[in-house]
Amino acid sequence: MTLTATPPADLVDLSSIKTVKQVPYTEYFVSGHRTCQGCESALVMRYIAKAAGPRTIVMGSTGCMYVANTSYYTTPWVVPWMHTQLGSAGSAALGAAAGLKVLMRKGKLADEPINVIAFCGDGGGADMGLSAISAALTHADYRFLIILYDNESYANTDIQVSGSSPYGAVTTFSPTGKKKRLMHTRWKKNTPGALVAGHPDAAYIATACASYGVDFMNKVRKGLAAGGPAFIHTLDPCPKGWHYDPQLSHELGKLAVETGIWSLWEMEDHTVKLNGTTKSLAAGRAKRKPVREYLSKQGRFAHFIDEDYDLFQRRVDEQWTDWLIPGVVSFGVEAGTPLNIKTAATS
Ligand SMILES: Cc1ncc(C[n+]2csc(CCOP(=O)(O)OP(=O)(O)O)c2C)c(N)n1
Ligand code: SF4
Ligand SMILES: [Mg+2]
Repeated sequence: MTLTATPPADLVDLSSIKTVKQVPYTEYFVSGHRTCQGCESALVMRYIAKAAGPRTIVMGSTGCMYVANTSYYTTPWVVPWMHTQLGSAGSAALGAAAGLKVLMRKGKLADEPINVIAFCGDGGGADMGLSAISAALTHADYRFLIILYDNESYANTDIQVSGSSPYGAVTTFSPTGKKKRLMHTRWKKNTPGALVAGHPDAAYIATACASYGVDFMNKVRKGLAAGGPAFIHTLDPCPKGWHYDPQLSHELGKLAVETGIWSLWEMEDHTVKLNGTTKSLAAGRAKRKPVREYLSKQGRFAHFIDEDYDLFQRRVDEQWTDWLIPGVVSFGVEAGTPLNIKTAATS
């Protein structure tokens, strides 16, 4: 028997949200979780669910957003949710999308749009599961969205350093001490830049931050509507791991962008665009704030002295002066190299 169903249009609405007033009222990630007060990753989950709506399957890899969200016998997820192993968000997204496609082709499931979303943390996505995400983004014929929520540590297991932890940050694996002030001296991995540069068949790749909620929800919708593999990387202030008063979460997310440490951009139709504040900074319409304004509000940088702030500032400046696309692609090009730049008139 072939099943058919036409879900009401508002259940699969992936249209652009123009203003806060147009944000859907209904929640699909509700109370019943035990994340820390001020946890921006929990807000990321709420925005994902709100933007995607009820015809959605969510899979999440091990980490705070699995453990704190789904303690025994409780769940904040209104939509179907499944835990997947740490490091396997890419495989889960691709497998679920492929499974749905086959079931629909065989007539065992009504042929209707179902959003497939898999999320992972920075440990599970930028480190351990990077290969699975990379593989998934080469499968142009499947529609799914992978969201990497980046709280810049392996937070759930008590804040261990990850490839996404910022230079100099104190974590349980990189404490500060009298003999060695800075234990973690590697620069943060540019995961979204690596993915956008290396996956020509990806339908949509973007960065976001929950402090810019409408921008983020629209990116979730664009990723789901793009018709192929999509990926979004969010930067999520984490009061416990970053050591700050939870009421500062929103402000820190904004400061990350305003200082140029985190950039907002998206790749759609095989073209990268800078968004919002990042675009204004790159065009010179706004001035980048000093990184000290962001770093000094967090206990994980409390051991910083002037030379540490200076180095951090210099490295961030380089992201704006030396990178091919400010804050996006972590290399420059030799002068005279022809670049295929699309202008508004030709794109
Ligand atoms: C294969 C495997 N190795 C280690 C663990 C232990 N573990 C569970 S959650 C976690 C931290 C994951 O960090 P991240 O992906 O950044 O998510 P967060 O906890 O920060 O939300 C670790 C190491 C595990 N569950 N599975
Ligand atoms: S440790 Fe950080 S990411 Fe984990 S629940 Fe607390 S605030 Fe959220
Ligand atoms: Mg993490």
